[in-house]
Amino acid sequence: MAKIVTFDQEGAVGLICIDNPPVNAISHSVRGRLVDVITRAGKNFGIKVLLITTDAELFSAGADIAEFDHPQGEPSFAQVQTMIESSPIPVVAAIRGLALGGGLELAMACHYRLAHKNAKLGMPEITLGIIPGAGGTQRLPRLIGARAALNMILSGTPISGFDAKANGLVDEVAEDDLRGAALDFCERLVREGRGPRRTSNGTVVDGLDEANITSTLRSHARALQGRTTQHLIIEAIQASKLPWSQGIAIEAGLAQKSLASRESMALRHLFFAERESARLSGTSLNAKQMQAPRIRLAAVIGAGTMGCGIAIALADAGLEVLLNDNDPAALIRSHKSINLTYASSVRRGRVTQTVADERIRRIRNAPTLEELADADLVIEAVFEDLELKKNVVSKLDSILPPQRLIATNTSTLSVTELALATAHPERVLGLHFFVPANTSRLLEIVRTVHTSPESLSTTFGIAKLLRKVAVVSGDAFGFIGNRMMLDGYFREAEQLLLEGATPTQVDTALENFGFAMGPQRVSDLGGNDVGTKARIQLFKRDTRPDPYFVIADRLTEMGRLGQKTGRGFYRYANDSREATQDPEVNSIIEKLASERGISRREIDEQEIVERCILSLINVGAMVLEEGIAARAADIDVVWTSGYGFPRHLGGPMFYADTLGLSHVLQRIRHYHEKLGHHWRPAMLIERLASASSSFEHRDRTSASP
Ligand code: T1G
Repeated sequence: MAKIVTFDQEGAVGLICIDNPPVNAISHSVRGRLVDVITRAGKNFGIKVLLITTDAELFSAGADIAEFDHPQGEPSFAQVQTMIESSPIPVVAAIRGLALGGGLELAMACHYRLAHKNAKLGMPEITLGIIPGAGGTQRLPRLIGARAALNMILSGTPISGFDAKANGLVDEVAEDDLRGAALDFCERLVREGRGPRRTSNGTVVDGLDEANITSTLRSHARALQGRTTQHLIIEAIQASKLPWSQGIAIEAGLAQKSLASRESMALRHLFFAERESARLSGTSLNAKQMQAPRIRLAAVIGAGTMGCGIAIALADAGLEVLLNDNDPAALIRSHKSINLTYASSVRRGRVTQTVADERIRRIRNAPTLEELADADLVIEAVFEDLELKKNVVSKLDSILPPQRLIATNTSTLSVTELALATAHPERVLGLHFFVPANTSRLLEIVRTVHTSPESLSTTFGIAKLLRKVAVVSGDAFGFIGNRMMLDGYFREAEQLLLEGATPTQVDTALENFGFAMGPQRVSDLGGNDVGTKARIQLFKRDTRPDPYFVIADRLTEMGRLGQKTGRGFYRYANDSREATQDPEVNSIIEKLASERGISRREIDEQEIVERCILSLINVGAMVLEEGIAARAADIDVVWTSGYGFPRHLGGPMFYADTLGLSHVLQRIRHYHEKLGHHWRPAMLIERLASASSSFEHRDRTSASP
């Protein structure tokens, strides 16, 4: 207990150090200790100024999110901050690394703030579906203005120490020795007799009129699609114009409201689910605590779209990369697309030209497989053909020392069959990247029964190195994400088209539900032929009753591959990404439907959404009961970070729990009766519903009922 906040005296300065690993969360106990040490300092008249800081990497990641489901407990944030702000002697905060949410609010309750040059100051509460609830919506506008405060809180993205100095949030930026600079600053305060400077006494210099609000909301429109927290944030910041006591009371009420919202519960679920997915269930393996694997040189085989994206992701992570392809023309083309990708990153200000040049330099061609012998990791991303891939991994197996990792980027083939094509199946596993591989957050790690724990832990380390959200999947058709997409979500979307809905109706319904893009538009973006090829591989080892993607496969036959051919489910004029309806597609669908005696009818948005989402959930439950996914929460991470499922709904399995599994089961049974076998309810849903249980409960007890 004593260790989390320490107190020391340096001359006239009372030094308060927060030390609550791993992220200096301002938990209930930290607040208690802060009150203790500030009270004690108050009795020591030799102390003329208090300095709050830390020796840890970061100042504080904010309030303890794990405490949100319980009453805050005394002392509350407000009590600690009132104690700090009303202190008769000046209180200074010295910020190193991150100061986020309640951590920054604590610093704003102090009278003066210094930041290290590498500090990052932010209010990420909106990413958790809550508003800043410890004075942030009242003090930040007083320090930087209401408009800047609204923008900072709606974006949730931290700003640098220098930007914080420029907008008045901090008083000084320290080059290297933050502690030294802060102590100098404190002594200067004492020397100059400068007292406390209470932000709550300040006023907000600018206002928030409709035009500001509209333009600020517009600039965050994409991130805020389907969200509601922003409205509470605006209301709270508008209250900062009122006298302090009124504004802070309004903030407290709105903070409670946001905390109780479904949106916040969903986003908090994902916060912990993304950290939990880094733990290999049933083992002590936790990617977050793992040493980064000693990987210096990586190699990618196959210089197509995925291969180039993976090479860029590896170069962005600081690795030297060898790019191999048995087609010399493909290698030449690859560097054109790699240069184009970096050029657009420079144009968007994501990297500087120097950094881009450095990363491009690190991706070198290696025309022969033998040149990959020194690679610490090799990822094959060649054409999705089993025999071709078997040939590649068995050759690699003879070239690479046995402890080196061989990963396959297959999205539909059996990783086990590929592993067994080598003499060392324990070092072969799937690293399933998502388009675009260099920016998509998700990485499905596909393990086989042969995969060694060492290989698995190394891949976790690689995921961390690539800053990807890693989820472990068992080796079965489509792993977690594609299986649910093909056998559930997309399949039902096609069924609805055969029964009378148009591609626009289906896509609009799912986009209104919260997906960034509807299923038909996604299929056109990825290429309808990609899906067709995946199904050809599927049908080599399994069957699916007709109709199963008969529309997409017909479009592929007709060369309507999607955006890349200007026609797919939609028409795309002159290489644009603008999808326009194509009446020819409706007649193709009508013909396929009449060939199967499927009668067509008007279908409303509610039915479209319900059928697509429930089939996603149903197949998700099958993936869980088959042990392909270890946790329902892992499925939520896969779908929100790799397939565009709306984060503010928490993912398909969390969403199912909010609907209630009895209701979900009742609706699935309704469609089973109406639409047939592929709607048979997953046994897990039947078991959980009959036990009035939930996926969340299953994860927590992780014992099937
Ligand atoms: N509370 C509790 N635990 C936290 C935490 C927090 N605020 N932040 C991180 N952790 C845990 C996390 O679960 C993990 O645990 C470990 O720390 C390492 O985190 C009043 C109400 C700081 C950028 O939204 O964004 O203040 O899995 O794996 O990748 O208005 O954590 O190891 O057991 O993520 O280096 C606002 C949340 C809170 C910041 C570090 N603050 N944290 O990233 O490590 S709301 C936030 C992060 C608030 C006030 C309101 C990141 C990070 P475990 P990690 P990382």
